[in-house]
Amino acid sequence: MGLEILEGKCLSGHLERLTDLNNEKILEFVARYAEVCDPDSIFVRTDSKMDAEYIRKKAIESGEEKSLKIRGHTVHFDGLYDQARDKENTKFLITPDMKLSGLNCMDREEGLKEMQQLLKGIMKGKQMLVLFLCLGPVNSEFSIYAVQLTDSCYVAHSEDILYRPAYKIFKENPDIEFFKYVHSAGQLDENKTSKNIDKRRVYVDFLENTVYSINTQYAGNTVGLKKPSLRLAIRKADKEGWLAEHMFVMGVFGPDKRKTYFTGAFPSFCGKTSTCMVEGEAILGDDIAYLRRRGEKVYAVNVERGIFGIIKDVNPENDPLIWEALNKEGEVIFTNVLVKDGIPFWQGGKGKPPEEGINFSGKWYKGKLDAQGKEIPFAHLNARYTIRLNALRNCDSELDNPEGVLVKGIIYGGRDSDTWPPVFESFDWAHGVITIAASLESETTAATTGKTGIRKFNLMANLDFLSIPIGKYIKNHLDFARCLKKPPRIFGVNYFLKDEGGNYLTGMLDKRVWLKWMERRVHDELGAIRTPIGLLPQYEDLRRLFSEVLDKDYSEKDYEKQFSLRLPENIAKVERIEEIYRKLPDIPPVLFECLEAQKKRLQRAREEYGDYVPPEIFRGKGE
Ligand code: SPV
Ligand code: MN
Repeated sequence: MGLEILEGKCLSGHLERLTDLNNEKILEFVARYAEVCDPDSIFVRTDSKMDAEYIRKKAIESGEEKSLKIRGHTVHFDGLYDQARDKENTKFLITPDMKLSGLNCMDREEGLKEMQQLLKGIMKGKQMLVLFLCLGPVNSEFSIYAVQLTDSCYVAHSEDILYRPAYKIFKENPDIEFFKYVHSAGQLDENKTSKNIDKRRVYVDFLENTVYSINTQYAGNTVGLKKPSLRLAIRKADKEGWLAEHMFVMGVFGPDKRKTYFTGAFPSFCGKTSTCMVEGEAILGDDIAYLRRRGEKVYAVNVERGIFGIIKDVNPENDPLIWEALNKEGEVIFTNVLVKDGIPFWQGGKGKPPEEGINFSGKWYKGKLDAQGKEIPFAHLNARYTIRLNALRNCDSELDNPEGVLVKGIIYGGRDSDTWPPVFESFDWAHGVITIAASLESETTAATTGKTGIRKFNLMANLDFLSIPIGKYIKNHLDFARCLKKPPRIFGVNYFLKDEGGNYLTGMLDKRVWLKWMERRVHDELGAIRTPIGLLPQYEDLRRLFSEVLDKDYSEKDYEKQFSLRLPENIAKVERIEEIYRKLPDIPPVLFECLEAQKKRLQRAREEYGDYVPPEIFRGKGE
């Protein structure tokens, strides 16, 4: 079917690349969108280096990327108004029998119809690239295969950096199942950025495991294997009994080079990448992880092999390892930075930025205003870099292990000025899932919304990507490790705690100590203080760790300020979270029981000890 269309459009020899796969579904899929989108030509990528090189070169020839001074480095710009995920126009296409209350949905028929109309002829004058890729390491029980169609060499180039190639696997498995993505940047303006932003759409069709993304270039919308795939994977995981999470994966070293793996979920701009990237530990992934149970244990893989990271504040002091990777030869795509004489500049980088150059608004000069009269910053706050993990000195050796890594702890962190202590552990799995993971909130920063300090509920930091009902998602988490003898431990962290004067109470590097504390806890090597919200570190343990890790004298005064339990704030938090869940359907009753019990513990403590209670008070008290 559709072979004539493919014959007419495929580059010489590239139709054979498709027919060699012996897979009708792939032929149909490619032919269908070749017909609808009407590209001038079709390039089918195999796993060869030559094909990767073709895409890299073409990204430059087409003007989507420009070479920078350091070899292998390029810059790409997304348009002035295409700088983030478009939540409003990202929709799930649902049939009348599907229930997804609270999520952004539209009627499937209607959505597909609109999409087919918008896609009509959208690739005219361009080349369609057909990519075969894998989510997770190849040939593993975690692997999900994917076919991406795109007319953007930048998107294809990013996917080459971020995901494992899988043409060979498709060839070996004609019955392979796969996710599908159709992307078009749409018409481009003189800066090669998407012109028809008003028609920007990201539509997720579960029934066909397909995501459509059009009139946008920003990777969070367009790179099918990133956030579009997470939405599809959450549904697949729900059916199959595993978890698809917005999590990093890292190895933390304990005594005698012991390496213990943790995963961690943080909303954007809360320190997720800087946690898994800390010096002295090993990074396996920074954004999306799949978790599966095998026997009595939990294993995780990184869905990706690269990082699409926030570049703001990357400098030699904060992030020496990323800084190093961004300043040596090798493949790096910078996005939405300012470029002058082939050198990229970003917010919070090193040195003073120039007063003019090229940025995401085209030719930029200091004081340039946008259509609303707002000053355009030299680099966007969400400017990013795309690199392979193996470009980092601290890349973990198990990145491509098809077995995954054994997960001993799961960390949740938000931006919280006044409630959670810097680090603590839940009493058990269910308590952690409910009072830490499903109670995660984060305060907005100027970088995310323009307004600061508004608390946003974001369970498991995965709310933006949830594609199943929230109640079911929580139930899946509860069930995932409930029957394990030793489930992974659940921890909460907070790098943003402040004192009454608004000063941060912890230092940038302190997270290195919290990680070591968690590592020792997981191996039952340190005690803890039982408090109403969970288990808190003991002063003497932190003192020793501060001295070992940071060579710092950690005072009892600092400990008390950081770890005193703020009872009114913690009670208010429980009430806020209860309120949110009361409005949602089908929440497991255990969630309310557990929150209620937590509130009672907090209230009892408040009656007994007052509002702000140093951890020492709880010592030996059982709670
Ligand atoms: C995030 O915002 O969580 C990201 C970047 O990882 S994006 O690709 O936009 O989702
Ligand atoms: Mn993310």
